Amino acid sequence: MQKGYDIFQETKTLAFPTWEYGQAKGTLFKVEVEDTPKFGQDAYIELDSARTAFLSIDMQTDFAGKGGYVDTMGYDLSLTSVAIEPIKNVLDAIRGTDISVIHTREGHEPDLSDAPYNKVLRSKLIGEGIGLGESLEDTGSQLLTRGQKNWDIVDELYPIPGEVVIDKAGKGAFTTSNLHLVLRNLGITHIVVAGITTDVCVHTIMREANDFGFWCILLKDATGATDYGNYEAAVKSVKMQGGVFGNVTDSKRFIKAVKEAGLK
Ligand code: C5J
Repeated sequence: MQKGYDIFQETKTLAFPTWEYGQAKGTLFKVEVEDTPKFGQDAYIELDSARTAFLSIDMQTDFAGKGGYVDTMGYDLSLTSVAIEPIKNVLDAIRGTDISVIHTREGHEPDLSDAPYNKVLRSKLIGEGIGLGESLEDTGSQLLTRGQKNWDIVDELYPIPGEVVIDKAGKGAFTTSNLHLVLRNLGITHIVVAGITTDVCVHTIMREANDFGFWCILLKDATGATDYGNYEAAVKSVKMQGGVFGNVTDSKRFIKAVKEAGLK
């Protein structure tokens, strides 16, 4: 621990701790992160490309497109769909490198056997009678239901062969999917996080991952919430206490670091 502390004092870098995790398996590269360890102070985090995963959370029509769950609840879709373009840019930069790409989808079985009663009832109330598993009149599609078009990932970000897709039945992923197992099997230590919504699934998964010792780096322009104030608060709260849930940067700084490292 002292070594990591001393390196940070000298270089302002949260160095990849080879003395704890072993030698790098890929290329070590540094990404600039903001407000670390205090607000107003910039620093760097060092990642091992082969032990880094890019996690794109719930970029589904249900959360970012017309006729989906968020649309049915009456929220402004531009607040969540804003994440599509930055995520596309990141995917373009990392596909073909040794950084792993993982997508998640939130959704339930058509018979709702994996959906808790409280979640279903609340969704019906906010949806004015149309809740999880129920069909919209115009599209006939069931909300947040596996197999439906609106439940799937938006076309712009659709996974390509070799990328992992995790189906989860909750806001988090560590207890309602096999994400933890997949991260462990891939040997991941650092997770670059993007997706929607910042204050709900993104935060829940970051908090879970952080508790299990994964270093999380949130791309703040590659995420969005159904309420802008919640988005701002969610990004800020990651940075409290020296990075209580991880670190924050943006897609441009991450892409710059990937390109400078010459990963492909
Ligand atoms: C929500 C999510 N907001 N993916 N889900 O219900 O954040």
